[in-house]
Amino acid sequence: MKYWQEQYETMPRAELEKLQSERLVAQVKRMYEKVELFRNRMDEKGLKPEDIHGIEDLHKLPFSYKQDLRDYYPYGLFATPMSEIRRVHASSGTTGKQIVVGYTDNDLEMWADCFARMLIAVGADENSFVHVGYGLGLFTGGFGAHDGAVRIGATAIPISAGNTQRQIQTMIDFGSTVLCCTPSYAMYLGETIEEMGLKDKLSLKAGIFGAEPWTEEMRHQIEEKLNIKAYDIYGLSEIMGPGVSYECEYQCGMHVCEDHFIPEIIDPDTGEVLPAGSQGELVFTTITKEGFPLIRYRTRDICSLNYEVCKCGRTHVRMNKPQGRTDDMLIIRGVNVFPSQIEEVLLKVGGDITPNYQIVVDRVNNNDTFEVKVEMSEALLSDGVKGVEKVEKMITDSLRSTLGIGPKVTLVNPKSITRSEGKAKRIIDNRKLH
Ligand code: DLL
Repeated sequence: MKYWQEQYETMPRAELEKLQSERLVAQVKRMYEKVELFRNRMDEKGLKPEDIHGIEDLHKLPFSYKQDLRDYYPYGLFATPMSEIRRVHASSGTTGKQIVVGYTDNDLEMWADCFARMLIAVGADENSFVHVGYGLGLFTGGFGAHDGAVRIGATAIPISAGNTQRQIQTMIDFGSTVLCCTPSYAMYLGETIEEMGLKDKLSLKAGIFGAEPWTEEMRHQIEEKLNIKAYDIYGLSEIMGPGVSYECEYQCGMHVCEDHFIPEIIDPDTGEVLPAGSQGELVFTTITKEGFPLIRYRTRDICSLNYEVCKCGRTHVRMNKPQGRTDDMLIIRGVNVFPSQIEEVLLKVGGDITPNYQIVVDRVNNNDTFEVKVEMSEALLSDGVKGVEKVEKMITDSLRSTLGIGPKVTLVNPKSITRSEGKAKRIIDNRKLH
């Protein structure tokens, strides 16, 4: 078993909690002095930094929200002078104004270490060639992967996202062994490589995919298309970027770097902390970040935490794959629908369709309409109308039994749904426009 920072990754729980407590107390004290919004929220609750003695008091602290980052745009929540901020990143999300986050030298070091933990966990080392296919720019994905690769002494290939033909040529010529990009882009690369008949020219061994929800079915398809083992990585700009949590070789949840980030699961409606193992909204507190620390940040991601020690020896809690975001959940005719449930059904159907789909929701005469467009395979297209109708009906029935409501399923021509080089846009909800 290899670790990047074994002393932290396998720290016994009691010791880890002691470390978290010390770091939390110091962070609260510092933020109370430096961040006006946090000080005001503490004062409103009648709380002083001295009231926080350790992680047992975490639940007393006020929450923070994405809206705070918008209200204090661009630098109003930073806890150090700008002269100590070495880099900024930004995220625009799917809606709304972009948010900005900042990192000191120490923050960047810590981030590189967190990504390095993941690279070592997937078997990378100084002989690896890390193909950085996440966007290099204001998005955190590219730089996070790049700095992690440099940290372990691997050769980084900072190609960024897009230009698929060139990606593939580079992957082959430069001998990329670890591919980092979004799962939807990995799928697209896999499709293209299959079509070009280049699969056996690749040196890839592992893929590190994240930035959007993806299912186990998608994992199997990517693994098959690229002949690799595919790993999940989670993160968000507000907390750091990629590497907040990562899968180890056992792939049963993502280990949260708990020496830096404390996770909680809360009921999104009441804000109450839920018992271990419950599903709810994930909340993070950063206990070592200097430039842009956050206390009890509401991620909107829905998942659960597993505190059992993993077979890999890491003691850090595992979060399961986020099922979706509270703000991505569709309510269609009163029923809660997560895009990931639809993806799971579609990918199980296999051969007759491709994994490219789009969910279109609208409102006509006060009734929700719900359509799922899926690309059919070339083979099904040549089968003719009868075959297509049969597959449409079969998918409609499976979706109805999984979701409790039946969408209109339309099989569309191969390659007619736009491919994404970053996060896929799966949902078109026209109801918001009315
Ligand atoms: O997506 C950071 C990242 C880059 C993570 C590369 C992993 C790899 P944001 O653009 O701020 O940051 O988006 C964060 O993306 O709150 C989740 O909803 C979603 N997300 C990220 N990773 C995963 C994952 C980056 N592995 C938001 N599974 C988060 C499901 C994910 N959702």
